[in-house]
Amino acid sequence: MPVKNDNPLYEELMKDYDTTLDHSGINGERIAKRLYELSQIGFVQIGGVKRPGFSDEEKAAKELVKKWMAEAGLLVKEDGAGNIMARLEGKSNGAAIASGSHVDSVPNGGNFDGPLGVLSALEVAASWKETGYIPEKPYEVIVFSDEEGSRFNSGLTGSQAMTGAITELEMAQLRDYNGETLEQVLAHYGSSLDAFKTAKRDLSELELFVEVHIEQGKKLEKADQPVGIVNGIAGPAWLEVEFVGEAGHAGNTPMIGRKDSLVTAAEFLQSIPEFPKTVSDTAVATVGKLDVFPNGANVIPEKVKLLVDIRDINEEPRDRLIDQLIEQAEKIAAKNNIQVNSKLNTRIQPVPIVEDLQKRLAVSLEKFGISPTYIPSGAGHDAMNLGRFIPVAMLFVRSKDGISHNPKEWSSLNDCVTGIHVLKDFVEDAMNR
Ligand code: HGY
Ligand code: MN
Ligand code: MN
Repeated sequence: MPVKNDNPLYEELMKDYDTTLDHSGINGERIAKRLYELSQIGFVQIGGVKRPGFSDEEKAAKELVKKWMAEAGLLVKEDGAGNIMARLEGKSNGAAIASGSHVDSVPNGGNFDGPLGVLSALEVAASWKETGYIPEKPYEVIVFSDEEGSRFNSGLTGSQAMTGAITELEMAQLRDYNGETLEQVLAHYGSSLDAFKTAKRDLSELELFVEVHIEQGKKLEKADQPVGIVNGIAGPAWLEVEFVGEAGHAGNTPMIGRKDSLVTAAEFLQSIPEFPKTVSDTAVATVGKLDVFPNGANVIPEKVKLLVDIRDINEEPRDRLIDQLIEQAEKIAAKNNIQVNSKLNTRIQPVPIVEDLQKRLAVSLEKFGISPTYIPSGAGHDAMNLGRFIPVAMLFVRSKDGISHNPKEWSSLNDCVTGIHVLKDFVEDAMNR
């Protein structure tokens, strides 16, 4: 039991845990302990962590997971992009069944987004070790680097490297929040750009990839179900827009004739919410990050750089929305005699989940008395990069009040463990096909 301190996560999880869920080698207390130990890495406040991709904190979290992987009898490898692949050989060779997620976080993120998927995949292997089950096919637990993209403002870096979805030009253009290049960041992390380029993997080594993730929405709460099935994953596109005006003295410069980049950006921001519904009912657009230069109280802002997170579960309307927002930014900039530059930092294809895998997940769910709830994922996940090459599936675990990317993020241990039982059943079924 961890030493009691001001982070009550372990006690909170165990408080109303139903220990009858501990069977077939799955152990809820182990999950509670591990969620707690991960929550201590990059701890910023109760429930909140900060573990940017390729940071010392992400690395420390991976090292801890590697220790647990070895304890579960997995052979642990790390590629040049910092992705971890821990493997259990099966009775036969051939393509592996894989499961996993990420351990990096958004700034001040919650304790479940990513870690739950990694610990769930790992718990399946730990349960097999305890019960002496040997899988028919190889099994891999994967931890992807920098899923959230808070390092370079372009997400899913690890799974992009593994699937070859990032070009050398894009690698060269990445700059982190300190202005460092990918090469510099990797050197600090203990890898290199050359090693990063070798992370591209022959994905025929994997038969399918299944990810457990918190829902980060309210559908399961509304359906009063602990676990649900993802039927599609929205593709995020991150549009970087920079408005360039002219710095000036806030006191001596008359209002008329100013080239105030922040006033122009504000006008653009105000207009954004009107656009998504013009392309589809599921499209969304959000500005969560905005930087002002030089950011002085008595200086008319010269430059404003902001990121628009644009998503839809269908690619065509999402791309139409991107074009409309670029046009809108240009229109507003021209009206205010301000320069504007825009570029796409990330454009990930939305990924459908194949019917057959949804059906197989439904069969596993029903074994635990859960009626399937089908949910499109507005959030992007590493599964979508792999989903362009191999079949992928996702299980969602209920989120309290749908809150995520927030220290209040919460899933009960009962729901987490139920998700693991469903994952285990789905994986064991896949092993015998
Ligand atoms: O931003 C996302 O959709 C995910 O949380 N990385
Ligand atoms: Mn996530
Ligand atoms: Mn996330």
